[in-house]
Amino acid sequence: MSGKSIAVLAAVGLLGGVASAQTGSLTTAPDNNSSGGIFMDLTALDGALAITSFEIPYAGTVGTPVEVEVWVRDGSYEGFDASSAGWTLHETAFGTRQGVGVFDPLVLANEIELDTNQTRAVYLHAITAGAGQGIRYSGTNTNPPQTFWSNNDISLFSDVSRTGGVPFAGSRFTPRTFAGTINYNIGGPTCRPDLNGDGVVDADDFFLFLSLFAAGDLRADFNNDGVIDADDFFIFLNEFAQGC
Ligand SMILES: [Ca+2]
Ligand SMILES: [Ca+2]
Repeated sequence: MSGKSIAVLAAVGLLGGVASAQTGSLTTAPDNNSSGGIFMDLTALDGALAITSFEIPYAGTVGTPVEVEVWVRDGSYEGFDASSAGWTLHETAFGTRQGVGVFDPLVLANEIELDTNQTRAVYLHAITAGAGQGIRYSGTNTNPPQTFWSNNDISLFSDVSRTGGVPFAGSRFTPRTFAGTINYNIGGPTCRPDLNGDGVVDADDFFLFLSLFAAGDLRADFNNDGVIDADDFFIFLNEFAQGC
């Protein structure tokens, strides 16, 4: 696209108040081994990104809920996969086991932000009662996986897994790679209070929230706990007041 067309599009966007969110995704390998947790390095290649969700295959009983600890560390995980020192427990997120070969969405309540050219390590580990109920991954000793993946927006390096239900514990296996999909916003984090996605936080969004809230629509579930209640109302009010 020429500079002139970009300028015209930008002008149209400003006049119209339209700022459509751009999203992207990166999918790696199918799962063929399990289970526990997986480490990965994510690097934003062409502008800031915000990771919004992962899609993950799990071992264990299909249809059962699964809790996943999402750990984040600035820089690479390489040399830092044996303890939580230097890592932050970003959040605990929730998914459902869908069986071998099926990716289930793990939606983050708090997006993981990457500045341009920044690398951050992410470690996903399913907290489970026992072995064989965790995150599946890709690669075996006799069939080593591809460990580097990228598109125009993001690169991913992943070559270490840990088994069992306790993060940073269990047996360490390498090379093993993240099996699944990473979904992200291009340009930075989602502007959550801009509910109608028009690029502006204003009264329209406020009234839209009220109607979603009254209708029990999950878009009003601002703390992602599956229940729409006063907590969501106050979180929305707070984010609405802050704007984007
Ligand atoms: Ca809006
Ligand atoms: Ca809620």
